[in-house]
Order: sequence, then C-alpha cells, then structure tokens
Amino acid sequence: MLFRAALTSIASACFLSVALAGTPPKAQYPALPSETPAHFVAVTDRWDFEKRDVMIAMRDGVKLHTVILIPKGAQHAPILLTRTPYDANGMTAHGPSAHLAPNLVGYDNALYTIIEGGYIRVVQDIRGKYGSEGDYVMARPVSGPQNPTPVDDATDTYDTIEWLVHHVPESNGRVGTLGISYDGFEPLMAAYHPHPALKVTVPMNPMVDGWMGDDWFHHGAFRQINLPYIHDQVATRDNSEHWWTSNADDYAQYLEGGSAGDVAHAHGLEQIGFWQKLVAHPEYDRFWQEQAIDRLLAKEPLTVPMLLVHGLWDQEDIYGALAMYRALKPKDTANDKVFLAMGPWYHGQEIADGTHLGRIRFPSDTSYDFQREVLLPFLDHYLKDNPPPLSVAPVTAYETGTNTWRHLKTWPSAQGDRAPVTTPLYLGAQGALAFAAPGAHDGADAYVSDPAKPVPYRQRPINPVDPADGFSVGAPWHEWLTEDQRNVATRPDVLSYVTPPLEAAVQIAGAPMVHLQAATTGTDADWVVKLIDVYPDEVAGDAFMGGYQLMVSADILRGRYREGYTVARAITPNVPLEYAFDLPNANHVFKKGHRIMVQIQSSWFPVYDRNPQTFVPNVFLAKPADYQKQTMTVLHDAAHASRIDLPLIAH
Ligand code: PG9
Repeated sequence: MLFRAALTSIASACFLSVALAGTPPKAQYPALPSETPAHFVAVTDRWDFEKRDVMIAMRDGVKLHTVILIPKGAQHAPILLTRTPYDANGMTAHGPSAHLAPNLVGYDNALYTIIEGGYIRVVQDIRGKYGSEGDYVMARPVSGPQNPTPVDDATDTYDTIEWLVHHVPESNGRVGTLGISYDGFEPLMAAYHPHPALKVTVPMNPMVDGWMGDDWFHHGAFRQINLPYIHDQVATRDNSEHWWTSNADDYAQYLEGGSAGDVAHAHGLEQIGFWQKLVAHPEYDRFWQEQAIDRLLAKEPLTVPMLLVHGLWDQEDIYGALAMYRALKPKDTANDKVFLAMGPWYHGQEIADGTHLGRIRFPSDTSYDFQREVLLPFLDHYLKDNPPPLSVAPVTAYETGTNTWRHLKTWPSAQGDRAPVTTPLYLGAQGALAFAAPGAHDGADAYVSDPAKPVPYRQRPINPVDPADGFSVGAPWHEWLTEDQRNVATRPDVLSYVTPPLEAAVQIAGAPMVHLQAATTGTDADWVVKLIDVYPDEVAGDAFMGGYQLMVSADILRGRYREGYTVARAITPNVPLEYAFDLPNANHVFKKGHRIMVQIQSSWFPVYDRNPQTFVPNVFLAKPADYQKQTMTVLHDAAHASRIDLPLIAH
C-alpha cells in the first residue's frame, strides 16, 4: 500500500510538473560539447581572389544578395555582372578552389573573359530568389501596365550598378552585363533606361517573347515540357520543391496525364501565380505584347552596345536573339551598336564543348572560337581602360553544311552581292519537292492525326527532362533538334516531300516562310513543318550520318491562330485554307548530293501539348472527349500550291 501510495504520489508529482511545464523533463547526460564552432572563419589568405558577399538595397528597400569576386591586386578592373534566378552562391562556389576560375559554375568557367581577362565578377540573385529578399515574378514585366510597382529588373540592375561603382574601389567604373537564357533576359532589362556606367550588354540566347517563340508557346502551341521548370522555379524561393514523375518515358507520362491543365493540376500548379497567368492568357493578348522586350526596347533610344548571341539549334529560346536584332537594327543607323554572333549550338552551348552537336561534328571547337574571337575582344574593347580597337564584325555567323564562320555587315546578309532572294520550294505529287510550281492536277495527301498517338519529338523512350538537373538527366534534351528525323519519317501521320539529290549546293540565310494549303475534318489543328537536310545514303568516315535527316529549321503553328495571334478562331472543317508562319533562322548549305526534305505532321509530343482538334475556348482546359482523330489534307495543286519560301543565296 505504502509502496503504491509512494508510486502514486511520484506519478502525480511527475504529471503535475509535466502538466505545469508543458514539456517532458530533460534527460540528464554527461556533457559532450559540439565540435562545431559558433562562427567558423574561413582561411582565404592563399586564394588568388577576394570574395565579398553583400546585400544591396534597391530603391524600395528590398535587399538583393550579391556575390563579388575580385582578383587579388585588381585595379581599374571592369565589372562583369550576371543577374540570375539560378542561385548566385551555387554559381560562384564551385570547386571550391583557391583560384577564381574554378569557382565559377556553368557558363562562367568557360569564359576567357573572366579566367584570363582580369575582370571583377559579380553574380546577383534577382528579387524573390535564393538569398535575395522580395517577391518573385517570372520574367517580371517592366513597371507599367503589367507591373504596378515602381521596381523591375531594369531598376534593380540600375540600382545594383549604382552601388557597385561606388563600393568596389578596385573597379574602373565600367560595367558589362551578360548571361544566358533567363540570365540573358536580364542584360536586355539592363538596357532599358540604362545606368550610365553600363557600357555593354551581352544577352545570350535570351528569352524575349515567351508567347511568340521562346519558352512558353510557339505560335500559340504550349510548350508543356516546361511545366516542371515552372513548378520548380516558382513553388519555392530556393527551388527546393521538385517535380515528380511516375513514368520513365515522358511520352507515356504526358499522354496519361491528359491536357496540359490536367498535368499541371496533378502537380498542384494552381497554387503558382505564373501558371494562373498562363491559363488566363493563352492568346497573344496585351499581357504578352506589353512584356515582349523586343517591342519595349524598340521604343527606347539605343545607347549601350549590345552583342546578341544566338544558337541555330536552340531548343528553348530560338526566337529571342533574332527578334531583338530585327527590332533594334533599324535604329542602329551607323551599324555600331547592335552586334550578332550566331553559332551551331543548342541553348547556351557557346560556353560548353562546341566540337559537335548530337551527331553533327564540326572541324573546330565553335564555342572556343566564339569566346576567343568574338566575346573576349568585344568585352575588352568596351570595358577595359586603354582598350584594343574593335576587331569584331557586326555579324559573326556560322554557316552550317560548309562549317565556316562568316563575318558580315548585317543579318540576313548581303554577302558581297549575294543577298538572299525569297525563292519558293513547292510540295508536289508522290512526295516530290521542287523549285518548279506544281501542275494543275498535282493533288493532295492526307493522314489521320490521332491525339491518342501523337508524333513523338524524339525517339522513345523519352527520359523525363529534369529542371533540378539542368534539364538533362539521361535525356539529350539539349540535342533534340538535331535528332535524326528518320525516327518518324515512316509514320503514317507524317508526310515527307523530298528533292532528288542536289546537282549543286543550295544555300539559305534567314527565316524560311511556310505557306501551307491544308484542310482538316476538325475545327482546330496544329501544323508542324520541318525543313530537313537529307545526307547521302552513305557518308565516308561517318557511318552514323549516312541517310541522316537533319532538321535545319522547324516550327509549329496552332491553327486557331491562322487569322491572327490575338484571337483564337475555330477552323472551318473540310475547307482548304492557307496557314502561313515563319520558321527559325537558318544559315545552311545543302551540299551537292544531299537532298532537301519537308516533313509535315500535326503533333510534336510532349514538347507541345496536344491540340484536341475540336475547337475549345481554352486548350489548357480541354476534356478527354474533346480530343478527336481528324483527317488532315495537305494540298499541292496549282490553285493550292503549298510551299516554303526559302531565303536563297544564289551561287
Ligand atoms: N529557358 C529558360 C528560361 C528563360 C526565361 C524564362 C524561363 C525559362 C532558361 O534556360 O533560363
């Protein structure tokens, strides 16, 4: 009893103290002090550079995290600034190494400008990402109708440069901005009401117009392969939430997923502001027009020299650099402000290995050529004290096929007296393709486009693209535009038209223009048109290239935008209509003995979401029953001559 009473009183005392304190009593252990110091001080005196980590206040008080790497002993050094949503710390702490260059991740470590040039390197997290304060808005529009605040990437760049030139005494007060893709959008923003210390911008593969032909849509067809990017980029400040897959083949994954809206819903994208905006703006309305940077900068005075860098096989932003060039060039009357460098590259390859792209081999490292012959001299000229004279041509363009660098005055160019002449190439009967117009009764070809069996953009299985790993886990995502089109050429829903082997080389320089005469049994349709270089059946010394079908230019049009991009209109079924749209620029020579091919299909899956082929107000919200098989007819008689206008250079 006594024992019980004692236990009861101990128990009730314990209960009382737990109830009173609200926490269980601390267990008593012997002390074993932590081995981690409260504040570890890194020893860096042997480093060949100094690293400063600062928070720079913007005009609205928001502070942006900025990493500054200064070569030891630097004096009068120019500053190279990159503003990024991709983690300034991660981009500057590779290695880590006592030497500056090996710390620079990704594109930086390939840049001679930084490794050899004695530049001060600055990388900043844009507002709302990683170490920076503030709110994140995808490619934040400039202050104005789409952004009611007084701050944007242009003002943030201005404020950052203002701080840098007053707080980095090792600098010569001259600043250049450069970056790729999103980081390439930032130098364009820097050029909008620029700071006087900004002396040059280098937008590389920049995102310029997300609707027209860069990351989000191409001519109205949605690039659903970017859903994982949107998810990871916007869900959290530090991209710590990752897109999941449940199928090793992206083709099956998206097919089972339904519409792009259904796939997004399955991953919780309704929570993400940018996704809500995409769903609300499937058309080229004011939302897109007012943030297209080519339109914005075209209205501004042109003061800061700009080197636009473009990849001919850019799988993400194949539109932006040349759209910007077209918009700005008319203002550059002295031809000394807007420069263009164009190489045989995937998105950003100009800073990676440029000896080959997929199966296509080049005789030199084209990226190294660019860095050494174009980028470094360009930056040195505009940024260094006592600069060398400018040795860079207004346009430096790699000509594929002949694999030769061309130094030109403009693009598309008058190469001496060889300016491109618009020359139609006609589809014909029995799969023929010719410079001669078709005869009166040449006819038409038809195929059934079945949304349940869309044409894959690459050979299956298509490993999922993974934004958390640079879009490339096991999947040669970055090479897909150079993949052999024989993979799909024999499908019954792909039409191929081909010339005989060429008796002389055919050269094009510029944007081919599609004029397709076609009909559908449905009320909406996608048209994918691919201009292809067919290699000879055997290629000596390169077995893989025998008969290879290399796309040199290809794109998609969502048929509902046939009459204009601002309003979607249903297609009248069974009526031949013209579908006109431009393809990406090419600078290519189809060599003697090669053949020119055009392929036509109505899906490119899953890069682009499937067109239901029955008109629905918003394709994002299409329901399973909306997806219907339709018969597509491509016409090529005299009254309905389907053609591609080639920018042909006469020989
Ligand atoms: N293509 C990517 C991107 C650019 C701009 C907006 C969104 C995505 C990129 O590589 O950064």
